[in-house]
Amino acid sequence: MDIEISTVATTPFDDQRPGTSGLRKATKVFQQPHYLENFVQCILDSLPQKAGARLVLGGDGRFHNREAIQTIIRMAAANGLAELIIGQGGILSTPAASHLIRKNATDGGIILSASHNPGGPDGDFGIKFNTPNGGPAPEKITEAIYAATKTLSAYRIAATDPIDLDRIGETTLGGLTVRVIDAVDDYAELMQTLFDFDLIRDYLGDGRRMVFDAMHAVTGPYARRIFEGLLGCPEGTVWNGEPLPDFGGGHPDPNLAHAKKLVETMYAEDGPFFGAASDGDGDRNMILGHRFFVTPSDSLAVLAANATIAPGYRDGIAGVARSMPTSAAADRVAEKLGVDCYETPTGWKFFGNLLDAGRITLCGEESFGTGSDHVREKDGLWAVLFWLNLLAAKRKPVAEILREHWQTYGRNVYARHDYEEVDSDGARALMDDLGARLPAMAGTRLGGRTVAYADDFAYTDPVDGSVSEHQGLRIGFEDGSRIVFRLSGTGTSGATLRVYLEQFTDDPADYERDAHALLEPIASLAAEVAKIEHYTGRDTPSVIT
Ligand code: VG1
Ligand code: CO
Repeated sequence: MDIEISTVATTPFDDQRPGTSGLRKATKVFQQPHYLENFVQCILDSLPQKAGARLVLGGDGRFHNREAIQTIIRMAAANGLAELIIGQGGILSTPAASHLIRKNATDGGIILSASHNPGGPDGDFGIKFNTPNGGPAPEKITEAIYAATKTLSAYRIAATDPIDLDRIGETTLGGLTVRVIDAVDDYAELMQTLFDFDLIRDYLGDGRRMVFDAMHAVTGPYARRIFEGLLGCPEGTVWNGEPLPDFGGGHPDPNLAHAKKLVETMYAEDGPFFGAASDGDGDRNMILGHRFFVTPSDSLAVLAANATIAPGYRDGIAGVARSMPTSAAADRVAEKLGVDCYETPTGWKFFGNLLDAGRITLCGEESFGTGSDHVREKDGLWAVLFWLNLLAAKRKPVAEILREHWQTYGRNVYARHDYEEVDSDGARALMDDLGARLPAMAGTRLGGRTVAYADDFAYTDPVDGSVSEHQGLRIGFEDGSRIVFRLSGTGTSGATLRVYLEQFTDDPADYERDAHALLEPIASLAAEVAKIEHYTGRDTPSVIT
């Protein structure tokens, strides 16, 4: 069928610079005429070979997902692409999209998501480009896309009827084949190659109750198939399994603040033995045992220490990586295993080269992200399955596994304090003021501790030599404790100041103590040294995780 293509004149928007994870804005910003189209045109133009290119396309199901997908289909047709592989209903979790890119060897993919940010007409929307390795485009590419948005004068779009996204099958639009596929099949198949499903099924079948909160976000269909289908859990194991455009009015962020009901259930006297949750686009995870919360930093360390229990990692791990603000718990495991540990800037895109080069097998971030070389994104359900495989192999409660881990490695007590939606100028001034004072800080005493180093974190990628500067201000103390300050690169209104607190202890009495109580002294020190109240007007964080 011939299609009618038009070239639409447009003018640049000056705010299309991708942040930590793609371009994220209020939904209303994305709904402005030409806003999405401009950015998509620049993504398509960034492809080394646009004519005949093949892409994966899907999103987390939030408000505006379907409309955006129809627009991208029409633009792909007009720009000479050969194929789009789209998840049924326009749904693809971020890790599932990453897998499809790799499995089908496409030229990349476009993922529509603002991850854990709330959705709906008054919420947020987002778009992210992934490269042929399945991972988020590195800065070199996102910066080139951004540069292109500043001079764009026209985009190409076809006049075609909407594709039925709910019907599996193929449609041809001019030279473009649009293939709508089952969103879950390939992902579920991949998980079965990595984990011992028989063992987990038997273990869960022994009357053990687990719950998984999909938070009305993208993992619902994946979790139902895997837990209630393949693993035989009773119906109702998956909570909030229906993806909704507004996530049921909730904040699809799997943490102690936003997965309240799950946390309450897990802390009840007769609570389940295992609980987990995932975020808007399915790449984050929260792991809970009965009356026990596993920090994401500890989760990475425990999985690294025990990786060989899972069939997919039976031969051991090549190395691990963690983002700089993530605790050093994984470093201790790597040291013991005799493998390398890399410290990268915040954001999954920095793990891509290390994974591609085979230098690391596992990686993670303190922000509830854990993953491996099976895809090039963090993967929420993967982490949950890894934990289930571990529990089934060890036949011990989560809390006991952690205590044993700390007995071997010591405990990196950890917390993050977020000051959300503070005034951007104030937040910038705080960072400038503190940054200017850092060089003189090493060797001085602060709050009874000696500063071992104080700097503005810069990273040189060991694979391609690219340098990323200004990735967070760090103050490390001689006793192993550390405070890190960063401004969020995913927020959409004002600024969010993140304060990361860490303290090492190998005193067994501390293994029973509450992290926040242990961290109170350095939390106060952080507030004081950065003059948080002075610059933000806030005397307490809005979210503590
Ligand atoms: C946050 C997290 C970061 C994570 C990013 C994307 O970024 O801190 O670790 O990679 O979100 O996660 P920032 O810049 O706001 O601190 V997701 O689940 O949005 O893809
Ligand atoms: Co996410």
